[in-house]
Amino acid sequence: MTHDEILQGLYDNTLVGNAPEVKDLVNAGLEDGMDPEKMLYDALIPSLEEVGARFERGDYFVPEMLIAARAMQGALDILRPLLAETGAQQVGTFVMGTVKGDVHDIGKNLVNIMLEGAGFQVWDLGVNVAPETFVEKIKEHKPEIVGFSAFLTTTMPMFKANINALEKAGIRDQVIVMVGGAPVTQEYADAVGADGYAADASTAVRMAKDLIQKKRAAVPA
Ligand code: B1M
Repeated sequence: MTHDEILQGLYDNTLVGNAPEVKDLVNAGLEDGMDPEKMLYDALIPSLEEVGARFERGDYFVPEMLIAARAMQGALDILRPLLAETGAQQVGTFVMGTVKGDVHDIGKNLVNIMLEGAGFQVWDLGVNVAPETFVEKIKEHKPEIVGFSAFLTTTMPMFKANINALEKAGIRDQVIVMVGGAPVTQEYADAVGADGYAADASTAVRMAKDLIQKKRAAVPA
C-alpha cells in the first residue's frame, strides 16, 4: 500500500466510522515509517470536517458523527504517545476542560496531547465541566493557565460564566485564561475577557508558552 492509499483509506474509513480498519491503517502507516502528524492533519481531521459538513447538510445524523468520532479516538489512542513524544523539560502547567453543556472532546484531547508533547503538565477535567469545578481544580492544582474548550455556539457563553466564577472566587488574577474550539474567534475571546485564543493545537502550544513567558517577565521573581 502506498502512503497516499493509506491516507485515503484513513479519510474514507473515518468518514464511515470503520474503527477497526482505521486502527489497522494507522498501524500499517506507522510500520511503514509514516509521520503521525501527517496522518492526523492530512486524513483524520479533514475526514471529521467532512463529517461535520455532511451533518450540516442533513446527510449525516448524530449516530454517524458518533461512530466517526469513535474511529478517530481509536486512531488517537495509537498516535498519542508518538505525538506527545518529547524530551522537553516542563515548561508550564495547565488545567483544561470542555465547558458545561458540551461533550465534544477530540479537539481538547488533541490540544492536551500537543501541550504534553511540548513539556506542559496538563490536568484534564474532561467534558461538561461546571464553572465551580474549574474553580475548585484551579485552587487545587494552581496551574499557570486554565483552558476552556467549547465546540457549540450555544456553549461558548460558558467562557464568560467561567471567568465570572474565577472573579467571584478571587482567583482571576492568578491564572491565565485561554479559550478555543471550532466556533470560537479572536473577537469572541476578546469580548469575554480571555487572555488568549488559538484556532488549533499547535497554535495553542505556542500561545501558551508565550503567555507564560510574558506573565513571568511581568512578575518579579
Ligand atoms: Co458535534 N457538532 N454535536 N458531535 N461535532 C460539531 C461541533 C458541529 C460544528 C457540526 C456541524 O454542524 N457542522 C456542530 C456545532 C454547530 C455550532 O454550534 N456552531 C455540532 C452539533 C450541532 C452537535 C450536537 C448539538 C448535535 C445534536 O445533538 N443535534 C451535539 C451536541 C452534544 C453536546 O455537546 N451537548 C453534538 C454531538 C457530537 C458527538 C457526540 C456525536 C461527536 C463528539 C464526540 C467527541 O468529541 N467525543 C460530535 C462530533 C464528532 C462533531 C464534529 C463532526 C467533529 C468535531 C471534532 O472532533 N473535530 C463537529 C464538526 C466539525 O468540527 N467540523 C461537530 C476535530 C477536532 C480535531 O477539531 O474540535 O475544532 P476541533 O478542535 C481543534 C480546535 O478547535 C482547537 O484545537 C483543536 C485541534 O486542532 N481547540 C482549541 C480545541 N479546544 C481548544 C482549546 C484551546 C485552544 C484551541 O485553548 C484552551
